[in-house]
Amino acid sequence: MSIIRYNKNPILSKDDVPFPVNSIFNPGAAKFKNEYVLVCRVEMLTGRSSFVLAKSKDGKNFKVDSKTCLTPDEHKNFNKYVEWGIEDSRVAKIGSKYYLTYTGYSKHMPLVMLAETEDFKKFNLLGPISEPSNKDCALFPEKIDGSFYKIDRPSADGRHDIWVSKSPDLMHWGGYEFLTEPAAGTWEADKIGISTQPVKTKDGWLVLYHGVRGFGISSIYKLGVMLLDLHKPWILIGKSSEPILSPDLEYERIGDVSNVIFSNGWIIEDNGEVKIYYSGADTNICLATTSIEYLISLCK
Ligand code: BMA
Repeated sequence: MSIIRYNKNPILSKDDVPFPVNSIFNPGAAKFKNEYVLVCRVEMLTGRSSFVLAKSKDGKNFKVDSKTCLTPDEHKNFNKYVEWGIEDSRVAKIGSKYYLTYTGYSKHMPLVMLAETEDFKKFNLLGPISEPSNKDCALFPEKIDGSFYKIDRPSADGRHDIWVSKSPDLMHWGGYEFLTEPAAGTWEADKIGISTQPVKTKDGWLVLYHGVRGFGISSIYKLGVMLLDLHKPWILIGKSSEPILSPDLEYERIGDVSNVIFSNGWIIEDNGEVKIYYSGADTNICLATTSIEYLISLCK
């Protein structure tokens, strides 16, 4: 098994959105009541992003809702942290609730926002769970030894490393631990960030991440995979030495931001099949499939 791109990619592009948008991309993904739900980022014509849901029975054919599900304006007290847009949600199911971690973008620069929902209709906005600059945050789907955990990517003085922290209540965070850093001289030389919500396997927490290498005026975004210790998730067991998905086809190479493969959502089926939702060139939504066993084998 390897990674197989769906032959009808892209599965969504701006023509599938029933209202005017510049682009639809970077969806978080969840299964809710036997449906696949994508929390898609729509960049409006203003250049600021909101979220809209797309739903599917089979994980391949999606219908985009007729209106947004969450906008910066709906953030009321938190509006000042999201007034330039909300971006790139990761969805974690913890107990019976779904939690969205997403980027709030404003003059203060990116930070991590948290919202919870039980039905994907009403979103309870819980506010920032980091200071800027920080993004690419995913929550672990269950407590580990009594604490909630998150992975995120603070940026300080030009560093773009991935960190893990813990919380008693998802709002107050501490116990910060460094997880991993860009690998000099490779496809992930300049920046890394977690892509998808971690998934528990018998070998460890499996998670996709993106790696970036800059070449003059352009940066190339590729996907990798890593495996983290089940009890101490700041311990990296191993990661793919090569990218698992790189921009290659036209819909990944050409768009608003060229040469980008970016993912922030996946679905793991009961039989171990993995559906990776990703975007090409910050312009569309695509699907690739693989298996849990294959991804784990790349980390060993
Ligand atoms: C990252 C984020 C993503 C985007 C990617 C590639 O920094 O802003 O939303 O997909 O860059 O442009």
